[in-house]
Amino acid sequence: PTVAVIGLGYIGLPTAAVLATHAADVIGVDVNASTIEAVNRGEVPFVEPDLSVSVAGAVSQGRLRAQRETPQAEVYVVAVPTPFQDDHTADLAYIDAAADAIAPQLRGDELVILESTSPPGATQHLADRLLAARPDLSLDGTGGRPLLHVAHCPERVLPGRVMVELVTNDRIVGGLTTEAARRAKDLYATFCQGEIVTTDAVTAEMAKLVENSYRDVNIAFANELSVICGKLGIDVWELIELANHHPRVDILQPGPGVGGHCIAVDPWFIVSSAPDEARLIRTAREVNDAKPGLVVDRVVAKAERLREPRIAALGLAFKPDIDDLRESPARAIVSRLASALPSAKIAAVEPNIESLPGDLAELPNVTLEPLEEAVREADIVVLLVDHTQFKAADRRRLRLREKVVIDTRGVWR
Ligand code: SAJ
Repeated sequence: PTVAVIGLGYIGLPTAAVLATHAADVIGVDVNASTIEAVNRGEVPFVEPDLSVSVAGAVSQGRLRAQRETPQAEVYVVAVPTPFQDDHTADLAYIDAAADAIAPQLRGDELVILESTSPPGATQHLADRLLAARPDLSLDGTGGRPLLHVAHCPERVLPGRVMVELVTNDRIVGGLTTEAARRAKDLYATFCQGEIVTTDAVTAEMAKLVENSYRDVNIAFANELSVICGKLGIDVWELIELANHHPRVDILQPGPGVGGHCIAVDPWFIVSSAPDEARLIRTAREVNDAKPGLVVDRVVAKAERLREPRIAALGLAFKPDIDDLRESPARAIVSRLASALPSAKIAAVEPNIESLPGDLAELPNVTLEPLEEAVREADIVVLLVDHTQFKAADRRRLRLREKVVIDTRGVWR
């Protein structure tokens, strides 16, 4: 089939590449001209292991191309952002824009799959918008009108392992109708080796949110333990290692907070759908969101004793070995340190980027430096991301013993 993938971001582009490699002629659609040009050159505008090979191959074989306009296609995969707004609800504007672009192209019998992480009801919302523009179509054939098949198939791939997990993870496919779910299942079966489980759309939407909330709640438990241990003078990493010897205990790792566009966001979609009921989920978010502030307080307490403190902040990404700075606690910590300590010089180290993002570049006391330079000059070293480079670093050569070290990830214990 011809598949149009709307949105060539962290999820859309890998999905487009995998579909193009396995089963389909794929047209990627994006609003960003530089993304379109990069893809058409066979290049990937962000870091994700093995993705470039896949995109380059699909483009050179003529199975994948990118353009701005939404084309006619048999299948539409919508993988646009659903940004999180100040009131903790999702902004569905990009879904609406995708629907408005798809609607005029429909001839009947198309399958439209929403992959974007969505609050409960978003798939129905997408269908309603398509049908409002195209009252000549229907979901169930009433009045003899041609069918439109709409399903939700949340992506659940882990950044950094996207190309592996796209193929090996189980998939949940939720259809607004049974037929829509069946057709979506057939499409994913062309490349997905995991089990593909069908359900209704709202259960599929909720499943995705619940998976990420489960992880958020468990990370919050680890983060709360780290704060308790800080107070009691206990090494939290040793404690967790010991507790995890129990056959039914598997505590996650504390850190400087929870980042990324998913785990730090999705639980709020549940909270905003059921504010009075989602008490634990809300508290977990609050515990994790409080963590960056606690790290800032610890660094400030050390730095205040120095006249012109030099701080090396190791890592800006939201997790190890990726270049993704979205919702990153490390980035927020650096930014907050820069304003809390105007006389400090902060050398940020992020091996996966070439220049500081706009908000940090604007700060006069923050620079991007290689690891050795940053640490050599530093009074205080705060480790924020467990990048391989930092874990592998020769601690003696970095003379860490001579510095104040605040290791939020427990890699240099
Ligand atoms: N983190 C900790 N301690 C841990 C594990 C993670 O502090 O023990 C932090 C990380 O440093 C990071 C954040 O949590 O800041 C999230 O990282 P992650 O690796 O747990 O997850 P993401 O955001 O990269 O991807 C998650 C995954 N969801 C689950 O594992 C349930 C992925 O499968 C989803 O596809 C993705 O969200 C998504 O797109 O929803």
